[in-house]
Amino acid sequence: MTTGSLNIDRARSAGRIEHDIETLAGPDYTRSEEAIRRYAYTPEYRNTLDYFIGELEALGFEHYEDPVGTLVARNRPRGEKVFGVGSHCDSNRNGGKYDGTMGVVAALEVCRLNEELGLDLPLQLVSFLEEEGSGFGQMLLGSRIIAQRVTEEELREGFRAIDDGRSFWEHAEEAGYDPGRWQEAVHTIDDLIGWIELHIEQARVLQDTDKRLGIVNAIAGYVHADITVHGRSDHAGATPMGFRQDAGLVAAECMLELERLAREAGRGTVGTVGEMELRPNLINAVPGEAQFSLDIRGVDEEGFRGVARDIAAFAKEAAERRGMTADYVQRQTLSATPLDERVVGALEKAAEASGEAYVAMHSGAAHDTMSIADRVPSAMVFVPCKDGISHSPEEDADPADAALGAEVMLNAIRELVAGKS
Ligand code: HGY
Ligand code: MN
Ligand code: MN
Repeated sequence: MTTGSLNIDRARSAGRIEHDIETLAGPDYTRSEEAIRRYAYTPEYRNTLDYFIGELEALGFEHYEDPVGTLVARNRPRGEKVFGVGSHCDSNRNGGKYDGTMGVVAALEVCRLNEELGLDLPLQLVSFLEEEGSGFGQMLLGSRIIAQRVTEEELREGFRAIDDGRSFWEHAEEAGYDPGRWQEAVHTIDDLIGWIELHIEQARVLQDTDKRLGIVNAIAGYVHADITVHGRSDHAGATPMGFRQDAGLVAAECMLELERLAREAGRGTVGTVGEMELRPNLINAVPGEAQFSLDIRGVDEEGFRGVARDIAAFAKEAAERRGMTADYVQRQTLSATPLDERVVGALEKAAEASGEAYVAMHSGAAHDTMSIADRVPSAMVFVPCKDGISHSPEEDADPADAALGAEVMLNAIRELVAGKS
């Protein structure tokens, strides 16, 4: 242990973290029994925010929600400088107990430890709205609103609820928020002198290299888009093969081409078709339309953007070769995000002091930290998840690793607040 860094009672913190996680995996906090499923403006999501609010009020934090529902809780009056901790507590539609939620719980534990140990660090906990996009198909929506990386037109019209097709704006108003003031959300981060988000790794580097901690120094950028192929729907039995305009075949060619392009780009570039819809989606009808999503990511900006450009061109050509057309519509994009060297350094120093194995690494998954890192010195802490499984109810992680993460966060924040790092 180096002088000055604190050892916490990790077992006690792990017990509290486990209790929080298991409580939030209960029926009041998920819309599904098969997986954790909670997203903006649902009763289960409201219950989850209220759980955190109850715990933070017990610590004497004041709290509010920004004009669209991001939760903010502070132990200093607004206007005073504070250090930010948090993540998101909404889930993927096929979510696990730990993605996002473990980060907000670890941030809550940092707030508890700060109180118990009488450190009096100035802290602000943030739980960002709609990180997963499970409500409106838009990832990192709450933090992009804070970063003003959306337009009012998108909020009023473009962003539609997956469940009922109504606008984000309408749902926000119905939930009692004031989307007309969405631009004021930028003030959520005004007072932050730094930001740390803890998250499960969602891959298996830490597990396979026997590390308990990852100190994240960069986050992959991404392009989210949709391609729609327009062919002709015909009778599957009566239409000879040479007479068809089968949109499904173009979609199939694009999936294989995306894999080839991503592998060719290298440097960790990845490409995924996760959503696919064939219309009219009937066993005995040639698909006249095929719509599929693109998730293309990488830390090499030119690499992943080149793949997005090339797959859009390929889809057009592949469709034209078969007498069809294809449209490419981008949903959203964020650039690869380098994180703050000083915050990374303080985390590495604290990880060193913890005596536990750690590694500096990139994040392939997107995180809300990307939305604020250009304005707030930020970094992330990863903890292992079993076999890298995530966006699945099989997701599993160890509260003891999150307790270690909370200790490392606390020590790094002490150094950074004291200006020592
Ligand atoms: O998909 C992501 O990167 C994040 O987990 N929503
Ligand atoms: Mn997440
Ligand atoms: Mn996720």
